[in-house]
Order: sequence, then C-alpha cells, then structure tokens
Amino acid sequence: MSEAGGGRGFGSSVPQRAPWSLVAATAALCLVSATSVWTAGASPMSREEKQKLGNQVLEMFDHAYGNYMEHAYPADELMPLTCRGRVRGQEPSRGDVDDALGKFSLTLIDSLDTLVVLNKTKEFEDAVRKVLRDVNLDNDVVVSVFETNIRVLGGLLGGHSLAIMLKEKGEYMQWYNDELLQMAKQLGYKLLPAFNTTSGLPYPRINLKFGIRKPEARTGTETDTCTACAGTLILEFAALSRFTGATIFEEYARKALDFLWEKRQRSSNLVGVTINIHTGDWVRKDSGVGAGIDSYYEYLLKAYVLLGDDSFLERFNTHYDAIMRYISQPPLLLDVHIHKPMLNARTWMDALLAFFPGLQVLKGDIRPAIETHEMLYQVIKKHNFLPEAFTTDFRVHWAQHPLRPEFAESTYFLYKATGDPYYLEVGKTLIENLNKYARVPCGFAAMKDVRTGSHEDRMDSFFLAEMFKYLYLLFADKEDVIFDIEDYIFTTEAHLLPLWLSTTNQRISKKNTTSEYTELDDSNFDWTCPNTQILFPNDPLYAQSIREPLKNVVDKSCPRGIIRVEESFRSGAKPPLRARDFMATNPEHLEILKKMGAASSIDAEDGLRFMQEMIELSSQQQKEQQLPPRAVQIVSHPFFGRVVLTAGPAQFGLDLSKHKETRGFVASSKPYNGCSELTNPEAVMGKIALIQRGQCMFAEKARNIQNAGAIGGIVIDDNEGSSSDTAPLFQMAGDGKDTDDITIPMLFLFSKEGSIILDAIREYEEVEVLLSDKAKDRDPEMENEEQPSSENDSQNQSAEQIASSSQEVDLVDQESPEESSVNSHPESLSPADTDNAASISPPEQNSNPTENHETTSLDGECTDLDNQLQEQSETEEDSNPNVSWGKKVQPIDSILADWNEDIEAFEMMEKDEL
Ligand code: DMJ
Repeated sequence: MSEAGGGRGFGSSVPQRAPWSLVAATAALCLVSATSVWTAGASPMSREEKQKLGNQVLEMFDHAYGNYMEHAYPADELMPLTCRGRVRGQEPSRGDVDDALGKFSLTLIDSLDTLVVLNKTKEFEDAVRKVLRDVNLDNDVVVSVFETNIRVLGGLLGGHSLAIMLKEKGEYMQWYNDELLQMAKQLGYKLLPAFNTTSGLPYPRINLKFGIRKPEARTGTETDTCTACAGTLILEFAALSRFTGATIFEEYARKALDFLWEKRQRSSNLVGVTINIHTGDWVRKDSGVGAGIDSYYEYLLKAYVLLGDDSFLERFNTHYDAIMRYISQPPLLLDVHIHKPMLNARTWMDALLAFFPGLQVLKGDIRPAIETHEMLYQVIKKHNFLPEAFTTDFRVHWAQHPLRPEFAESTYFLYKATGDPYYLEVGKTLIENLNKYARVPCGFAAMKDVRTGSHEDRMDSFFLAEMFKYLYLLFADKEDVIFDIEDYIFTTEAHLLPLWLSTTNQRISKKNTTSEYTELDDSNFDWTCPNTQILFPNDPLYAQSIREPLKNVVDKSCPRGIIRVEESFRSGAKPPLRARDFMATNPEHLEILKKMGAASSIDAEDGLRFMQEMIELSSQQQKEQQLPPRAVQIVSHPFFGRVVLTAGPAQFGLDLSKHKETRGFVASSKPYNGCSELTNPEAVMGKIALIQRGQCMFAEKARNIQNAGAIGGIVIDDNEGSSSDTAPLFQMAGDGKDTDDITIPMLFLFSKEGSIILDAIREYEEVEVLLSDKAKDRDPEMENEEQPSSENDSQNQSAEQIASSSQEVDLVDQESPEESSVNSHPESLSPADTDNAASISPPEQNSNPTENHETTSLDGECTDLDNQLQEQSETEEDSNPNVSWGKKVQPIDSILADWNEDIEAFEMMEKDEL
C-alpha cells in the first residue's frame, strides 16, 4: 500500500475472475477514488514518522509475543501480571471467557499470520514447526465452537494461506506440505458434531475429545446460542472446504446461515441476540450491531466478497437497511427490539460495535462510519481506552477493557478509504495509550477498570491476532509487507484468507433465493456505493467536515433522552413522565402510566422508555451507594508504575478520591492479621502496612496500624487464590461505630493481587506503592523516562522471576503471610469480618444524580431545565380538570404487568456479560 492506499482500495484486489457483483465492484472503485482524492485536511504524516510508528508496533509485538513464548507457551494465554501461562483448570474459572481455551496453544496459533504480516518470516517458520510439533487438538476440554472456529481454525487457515504464499515465493517454508491445513481439517471434523441439531444451528460448545451429548462430553444440554456464534462460521468453513475439497464444512455453515435468515424478524428484518437452537425462537429479542450479533453481519458481507454468492450480499443489504433505519442514530448505534424497532432497548453501547465503521467502509457507506468512529474516538480520549460498555451520554457502564482491537480495525479501514492522515494520528494515540497504560514488564495487561487504570492478569490472544496487524498495516507502505494484503480478506479475528478461493472448488449448490428478496426496492441501495451524494462529493475535506461537529460530542454531552423533554417543552407539549420524577402516590402519574400501555405508539414508546429508565435508575441508585474501586500502583524498581492492581476501598479512613494519593514503602505488620497492638511499630512507622484479612474487623486493623504510625494500609485477602479476575470487588465496611478517628487510607486486595506485592518484597525488599483512586502516569519520578523497549524490559526482572526467586527473606518472621494465610483460612474468619464487606460495583463516571437534571440546549450548552419543567408541571396540575384525585386508577401492578416482557428483557440485558 502506498501513502494513500496507493490508488488501490481494499476491494480492488478481488481477482478478476471472481463473480464480483456491480455493487461490491463499485464500492471498490469508490475506495480508489477516495484514497486518491485526498489532498488537504490534517497535516500529512511523513514517511519517517510512519516508519517510526511501524517500528514501534513491531517492538510492541515482540514484547507481547516474546513474553508469551518465554513465559507462557505452550499454555493458551499469557497472564502478564504473574508472568506465567494460563492453563485451564489450573486457574480459578472465569466462566464463559475460559471457553476459548482448549489447551491448544491458542495464542501461538492466533499469532501465526500476524508474524508474516509483520515481516517476521523466520519466526513464522519456527512458530509453524512448534504448532505441528506441540499442538494437540484432541484434549478432553469443552470449548466454545465460535471461539475455536474464529481463533484456532481461522488461525490455522490463515497460517496455511500465508505458508503456501511463502512457499511459492521460493525462500521460506520450502518444506511445508499442507500440514497446517491437515490440522485445520482435523479440527473442522471435531467441530461438526456441534451441528447435529434439527435447525442446523450449532451447539455453543463442544468437547474436543468426546464431541457432544455423550456423558463424557459434559456438554450438549444447552438450548440457546448467540446469533454471532451460529452465524460466524462461513468464512473459515468455506475456506476449509475449498482448500480441501471436502464440501461438508461449507454446507453446514451455509445451513446455519440459511436458518438464521429464515428466522429474522420479518417486519423489522432484524435478528435478536440469542436464539433457541432447537426451536429457532428468539430468546433475547434485543438487536444491535455489537455483542452477540456483530460478526453475523460481518460474515454475510464478507462471505459475498470471498465466495461471490449474491444471496449473501442481498441478505446483508436487507439487514443493513434495517440497521440504518432503526439502530443507527448517528453517531450512536443503539440496540432496539426486533418487534418494536422504533424503541431503544438500551441506553448504552458495548465496545464490540467499534468494528462496525470498518464494515461500513467495506460496504461503501463512509459517512456514518466516520461519525461513529469519531464518537468512539472521543470516548477513548476521555478514558484512554474504550470501556467495555458506555452510556449514550458517554459515561462508563462497564469499566473493563480487554485490549480489544475493533477500534484499531475501523481506524485502519477508514484510513484506507479516505487517506486522511487524521486516522494515522488516531493510530498513534492508540499506540501511546497501550504503552503508557497497558504495558507491563511481562507483556500487555488488559484494563480492569479504565477509570482507575488498574490491570487484569490477562492478555487475550486476539490482541496478537488483530491489534498488531491493524496497527502495523495502518502505518505500512506497500513495500513494508512482503505480500499483497489486498489479495486477502480479513476474518473477524483478522486471519487472512485468499480471495482466489472464490473460484476454487465451487461444488456447493447455492440456494435459489431470488424470490426471497423481491420485497427489496431500489431504496435499499441508497446506502450502497456508488452514492456520490454521500461518499466524497469531490471534497477532500469531506471526512473532516463530518467529524467537525462531533468534536466535542463526549465532553459536552448531557444525558440523552432529556433532549426530547426539552423539545416538547419548547413546543408547548406536555413532557413525558420521567422515571426519576415518578411518585406512586401521585394519581396523575398513575394515569400517565396507564396511558403508556394504550394503543398510541407515542404513549407506548414513552412507556417503554419509562420502564427502562426505572430499571436503570434503580440500578444507578444502588451503584451510587457504593464507592468506586481504587488502585494500588507499584512504583519502585522494576515496576515503575507499570503494574496497577485493582483494590477495594474502605468506607472509613482517608477518601482517596478527595485527597491526594498516598505513596510509601510497604511493610508487613506483626501480627500479620493486625488484630492487636503491633509488635513491630518501628517497621511500619511512616510506611503502608500490609495486613491479612480475617479474625477482627477491618476498622480494628486500621486503628492498630495507624497507632503504630503507618500512613496507610493494605488488607490482603486470606482466601488463597482469590482474585479480582473471578470475584467481585467489595468495599470494607466500618465496625458500626464512629470511625472518624481513622484518618489513614485503607485498601483491600484479593490474595492474587496481594501476592504480587508480597512476591516483590521477597525479591526486592524495598517496595514502594501508590494508593489512589486512579493510577498515575508513569513519570520521571517513578523511573528515568525511557522509551519502552524490549531491551529495557529484559533488564527488568519479570514477575514470574520474582515469584520463582528465593523466598529466603522472611519479612514476617514466624508468621509469614503464607503460613498465616493457611492458618486463618475462612473457617477461622470472624463472622464480623466477613459480614462487614459490602459488594462493590463500579459506579458510572458521573454518579451524581443531579447531573441527570441537565439537558442539552440547541447550542450544545448544558442548562438546568428542572425548575422550568417543575413549574410547568405544577401549573398544569392546578389547571387540569381531568385530574381526579379520587379517581379509581388501574393498579400499578397490572399496568406494570403489561410491560413484563420488556422488563425481563432489560434485566437480562443488564445481567448479560459480553
Ligand atoms: C475477537 O475475538 C473477534 O474480533 C470477535 O469477532 C469478537 N471480538 C474479539 C475481540 O474483541
């Protein structure tokens, strides 16, 4: 690729012989003209700077991959905080997320084609040999069919695709004889039993050794799967069929897609999030483009590109039309109900939808792609990363961020489409943030909480499969990649499949579906390229002009939905009842509520919104009574602030959110449980005391260490193996008495996080930490600011080295933390201690309920309309003769019953994990 896409857009690489329809071909042409038209806007980035950034990506990849290979391989994933491999069964279960781990060296397989893209051919050759030598696909382990398909099957096929490309070039891989493909085929056959359902939709999980439904398999009783889980197989399965000639894989994947298409909600043309694999009934009827559905849409369009089957494009266009009609509310993408698509099903968005602008580029619909991408970028600028979920007014909804690549993916595609150097600057910010906040001595750690900057001991394989590819390609010129990337299509895991597969082994009979699409009219293609009206109307500043109005969308945002209140206020109409204003004793409110269930769609819409607000209000109120999590940042050598542990706050002592952080060296208290006067006050004086949980109240421990002169305290869980990865954080409650005498800050760490500090003490003796509400940037105070490099890191001892190093330094003499931990394990915990732990759920960024009273005026300023609204409401009450205080109203229960289904759906969505 040259500077601006080299005059070749992504679609332009499709081989001439592909049955390429007019729409996609013209989309490709659009990208060509888009990339060549760019002449002004953000300042162009010099070739030197692009190369510098490309090299930085290479160095970062080495840091991630090198640490995985050194400290984790052959395990599936690296745990970058403890610097060891994550082996399923040896770590506490994290639930569904562990279903990606099949004891098949997941990260190695997922990284194969990244090595070639990053020009690490020698390493690729070594990696392929390791896969062939070490990987066993026959483990007695239950895995996710979806994850195994996109990561492992896709990884093997991507590796095979590039292996044969290299072999053909004549230098590397000369020994290669389709071994990866044979493994892929073996895995394909292992996944096939999952499709043994009447619908043809696959079971969500399978046992690699025993398949499904046999007693040994321990799986096969599930009834539901997600739409993306059933609809994200066609690229890998079709590639497998076409590479091998075994048509069965493509047939099965097509059948599943056909079934999903049949089951789409016929009036909205949307699909739900989860479906019953036996009956085909929608289990969750909410619909968006993020979690649970995302790659189903992606695969319809890409299946058309790869396989040249028009029916996939027609299906995609039908869904896309529905998405743009109902879900797209630029710059937002908001879930709706498949049966009531005019009604939003949520007031928050999940991070997975960040792939969608990239897909819109492939579709040729650039304007909304630019808008949504810009909105997401604003959120990232606020929180450094995209939180796993965020509200329509851009507050954090779920605070974690597992280093997802979707935003980088969209940035790359937008750059290819527009050639706008703005997107290079975006990529640069992503690189900086990754190095600044996620890089740890042993790899890159997921963010546990983007607000505190704390880490999670996790580096998912998709980080290597996708993030580095997209970032590298963003800055790469054509000569920086040893093959033509445009001859390949990216799977959802960014694995590369060659486009020549479209004309190979086409033995699958295509379903004749022409009649199914007659309902479509030409307007369906309004969104399709070429539409010169919406796509680069000869204006090189086009992308910038779309972004400009959104520049402050996040900073100036006010809670959404209230806009409508203001609009109705201005127009003189009565504003809808807001959940926060509702009083069950107010007959007028009950009357309004009753009307909401009536026939008028506006009333119904108000009703649904009202119920949604009610549920969110109540969960917000619960959250507001809870304190946000805190951070313990290790700032001394060799950590230099790079490791940030997530900590529970205390309901007493210094409030770290209001005061400056507390920084100090740590010392273990004696007795370690801190339940009596300390016998080593000289050791903890002026330091942050470490105390073990258990045997007395948290407040008592705090008083004892404070009396000994400690400037802060960290309580470490005595429940061995506990970790914030698997257990919800909680806040330490007081003892029911006045705790104003406690003035030092107190934080709680689970045992796993605590042991990182204890291990560091053993190794380095002097360990300094920072207790705060948010991790601080690593500044020269923490280390001599150095550009991160693998050299520096290799000098730093890894956490694993720390853990495995000498344990001779016994800081607590007879009562070492380890011994004590065994002694005081749960049985001996005082009930008081366990009782005074209140659960904590990270509250949203703006937790002050009064902020919800703001609204957006037309010029974007936030003003308080509450008084005006209240005044208006009072006037109306007085003058409204229809309001009868004694009137018999429908009981609220029966009104609420009308909305039961929606309430359940909302609650389910709230509970759902990504
Ligand atoms: C990846 O495994 C794939 O991109 C998948 O489609 C969903 N997202 C994860 C990374 O976030």
